[in-house]
Amino acid sequence: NVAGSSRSNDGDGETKASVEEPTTGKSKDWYAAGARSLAFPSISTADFQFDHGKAADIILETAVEFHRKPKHAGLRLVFVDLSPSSDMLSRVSAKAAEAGLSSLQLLIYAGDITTLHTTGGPRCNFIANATNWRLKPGGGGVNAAIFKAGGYELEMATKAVVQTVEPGDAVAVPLPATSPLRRLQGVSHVIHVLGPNMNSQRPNSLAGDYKQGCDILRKAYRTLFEVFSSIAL
Ligand code: AR6
Repeated sequence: NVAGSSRSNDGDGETKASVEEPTTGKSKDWYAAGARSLAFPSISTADFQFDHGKAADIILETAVEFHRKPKHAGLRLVFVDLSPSSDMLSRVSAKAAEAGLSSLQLLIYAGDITTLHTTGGPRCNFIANATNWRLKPGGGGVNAAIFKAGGYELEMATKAVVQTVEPGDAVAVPLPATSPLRRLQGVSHVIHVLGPNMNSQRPNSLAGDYKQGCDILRKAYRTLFEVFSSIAL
């Protein structure tokens, strides 16, 4: 039996990542859950053209590894993709059931990662961004959506923390109170992650080298989850 309820009254995580909330009628537990939840997209599987089956295996492997640590009881990973018919959502969903992960440990959710709060989705104070090596806004996909939703504030806050990232790296950026992503969605941190690139039209393509690609994707998820845990705990 896992997660969630045993920590719901300790208030600790809640204070650390707390934000001003509008009155929505949501319970205190629901807000506390946000301070323990990371929403993340499928890194590298769209524009970067990483194999879906291999990526789903790595998501499960790293999520199981994360939840093997007793200190992570109460932390929730929320895997998000836009469409209910997403191939990655169904692959990860099937594998999560096989691995015996509960939805408190790994929730699989169809929706826009930039509007989880306002569309009645799971409360997540942390969201991950599958970015590019220069952390440039735009470029399509989830990176464009998150930089757009975060506004100029996210761009400036990112520049203040980091200029470039290596494949496999993850860097947390605290959002200023004025960022729309924080004001409207309650997001306290965006964690930028750079995955391996298999697309020859993009910088640093691995050109089908899945030995290296899988190592980098594994490192990307491990680092992302560790960064989340280090801030949330
Ligand atoms: N909410 C949730 N998931 C989304 C959203 C959203 N708003 N938008 C896209 N996805 P991609 P990559 C899903 O291509 O493959 C960028 O231009 C999408 O369905 O965004 O890591 C960067 O600047 C897919 O499952 O990221 C890089 O140059 C997942 O997010 C490059 O693309 C990742 O798709 C990174 O490529």
